[in-house]
Amino acid sequence: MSSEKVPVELSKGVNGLEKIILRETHGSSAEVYLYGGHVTSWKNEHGEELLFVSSKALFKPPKAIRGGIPICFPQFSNHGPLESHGFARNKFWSIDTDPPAFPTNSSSKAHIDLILRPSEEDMKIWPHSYEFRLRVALGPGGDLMLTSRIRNTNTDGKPFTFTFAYHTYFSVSDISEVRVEGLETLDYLDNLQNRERFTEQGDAITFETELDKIYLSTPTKIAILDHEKKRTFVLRKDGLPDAVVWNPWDKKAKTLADFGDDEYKHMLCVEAAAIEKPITLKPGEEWRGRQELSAVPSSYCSGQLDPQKVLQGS
Ligand code: TA6
Repeated sequence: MSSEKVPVELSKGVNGLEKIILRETHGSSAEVYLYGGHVTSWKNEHGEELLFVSSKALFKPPKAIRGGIPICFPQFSNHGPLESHGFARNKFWSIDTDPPAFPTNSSSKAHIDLILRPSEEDMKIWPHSYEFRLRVALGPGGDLMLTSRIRNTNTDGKPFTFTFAYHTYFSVSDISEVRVEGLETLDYLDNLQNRERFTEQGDAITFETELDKIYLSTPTKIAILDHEKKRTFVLRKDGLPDAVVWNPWDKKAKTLADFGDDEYKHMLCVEAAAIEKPITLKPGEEWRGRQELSAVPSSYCSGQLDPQKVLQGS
């Protein structure tokens, strides 16, 4: 069997950090670093990269990798006492060689199961015992599926509470040509205005300045239309009621050391999340949060696309 056909390969990535390469038979692929349990690449069957990773990303623990899909756990952003976005994105995960049965009917061989458990040091920062299982899988059509299962394994009888996000950085041709559909008329918390609550207008979201909003109780499907690339990303989610939309634009970009000054033009974060209503687990309880991404060609010309079709089509 040629190495290109191996569905799961352990390899060395940037700075010698271990990564897993997933390959699906029709040619799509993904890469996952054990550092952060972090997906850093998702390519379609033509080898085109669909995720954004900054050219200045450091790949140097303990700094989180800028781009791809950082996992925010057990805290989203600075909504709590922990470091921003929690610690899961800057811990070394392990390969879970014997994961409990998976309830989804994902038959793809191109998948990997990772696990994160707290060390004694970690428990000084967040005094809870947990098992965080992450499955990353490529579907037969090249879809990228992430499923998180978080279990409270405290032996002291205590529940714990967390917030969560898949902080996905999509690669886009030109942010000014991008629109997001599926969040119209929803309430959101504006991170740029002390998280005040507002209601979104009826139009699709477009971008002409910094934007950092947490949309609340969103539908399970969100579409990101890249006009110039003629590509639509469809994000489907389960167990994750909220959705964050973020682009730093030029000024904020310049304050991020691991992000190029102009790179804001070529990325957009749309993040399946559970933020407004934190999740509480009693000992023995498990929570599941799933995100599925697909990238489909779209022949969008202004006025021709029926947004409902994008959102309702399978
Ligand atoms: O998800 C949006 C956000 O919380 C923004 O407020 C923003 O600053 C960003 O994430 C990046 O955070 P980071 O800690 O990775 O620099």
